[in-house]
Amino acid sequence: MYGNSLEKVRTVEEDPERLREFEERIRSGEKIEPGDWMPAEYRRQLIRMISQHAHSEIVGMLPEGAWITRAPSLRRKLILLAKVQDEGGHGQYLYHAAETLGVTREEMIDALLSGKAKYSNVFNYPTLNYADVGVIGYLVDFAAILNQTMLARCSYGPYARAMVRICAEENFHKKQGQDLVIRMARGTPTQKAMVQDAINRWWWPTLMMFGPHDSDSPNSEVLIRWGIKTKTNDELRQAFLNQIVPELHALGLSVPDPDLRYDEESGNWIHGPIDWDHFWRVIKGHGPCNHERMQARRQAHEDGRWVREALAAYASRQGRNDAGNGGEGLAL
Ligand code: BYC
Repeated sequence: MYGNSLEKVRTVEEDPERLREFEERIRSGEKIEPGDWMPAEYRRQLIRMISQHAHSEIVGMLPEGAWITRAPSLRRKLILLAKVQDEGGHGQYLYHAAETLGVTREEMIDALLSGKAKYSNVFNYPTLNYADVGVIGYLVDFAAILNQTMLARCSYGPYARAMVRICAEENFHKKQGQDLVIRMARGTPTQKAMVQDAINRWWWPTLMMFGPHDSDSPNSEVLIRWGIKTKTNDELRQAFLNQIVPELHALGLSVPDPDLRYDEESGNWIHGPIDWDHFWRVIKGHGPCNHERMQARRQAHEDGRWVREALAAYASRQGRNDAGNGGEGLAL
């Protein structure tokens, strides 16, 4: 996906002794930092995951961002503005974290815009009304927090540190969503029906967000071995179900799964079959809003062209002036 940068790292020979030391550092809980030796596959997996995570944050601004101009009150508008802005910030931290591994911002953006890079399945669905804002905050952000709390303990220092900050902000995102869902659930029958409808539409995409079942997850084994993931897709999905199902039931809301049941023995809520064919279609670009999301990102990239060109022109002038000054001082 990020050919040029990765070619460079693949030329470094894998040395069994170095690999043993590297794995020992991970076992003892040390963080791996950008200048440290790391296997090429560790670097490749991190670039894949962190850049896809960054893309998810940026594309994830779109479904809720569409409601900023139609928020039902000033308070809700301020909350939503802050949330969507936070997601943009998360994308920036994550692109920076990926850059420490040798990939460039341009390569990552090209991979997104050309459709080579993935981003979270969950952002390929429409937001039909304001209840969707509450349900995204409550369900999607909660799912993201569980996943990201696990990643905050990952072995790569820059990713782990970015996650600590992101999780603190995501907690606010979940709270605002939960607050809106609670209010609507306790509101008029129409409001309650709206929020139930939104849960029905977002439920399955949110369960899919954790990724395929462990038996069908090709990346998990190496990610767990090297401490990038510290929990599996199914473990996180189970933690989500066990917490969210009783909370929704307590609000008089239901989950659109006729096979959902509580297993007394394990203490787990068990979900019915997930439509994985649908999931694979969505992440390969054929979901309800993939085209619209990519169009919006391409347009935003095009609209920002003049800023990038102005910055490049300024930097090259600055470079010439610095050279003229013997590299010292600021040219005015
Ligand atoms: N969506 O081997 P697997 C947010 C792909 S945004 C799309 O299990 P892995 C927010 C996977 O990439 C936060 N693709 O993969 C923002 C792989 O394909 P490739 C989003 C998915 O990496 C705005 C293939 O399926 N969070 O919070 O071990 C508003 C096989 O899967 C998905 C992150 O990005 C998916 N859901 O595990 C509100 C977290 N799942 O790449 C909220 C960071 C799987 O081999 N990422 N695929 O071609 C992760 O933790 C892991 O990458 C995943 C998947 C758990 C998602």
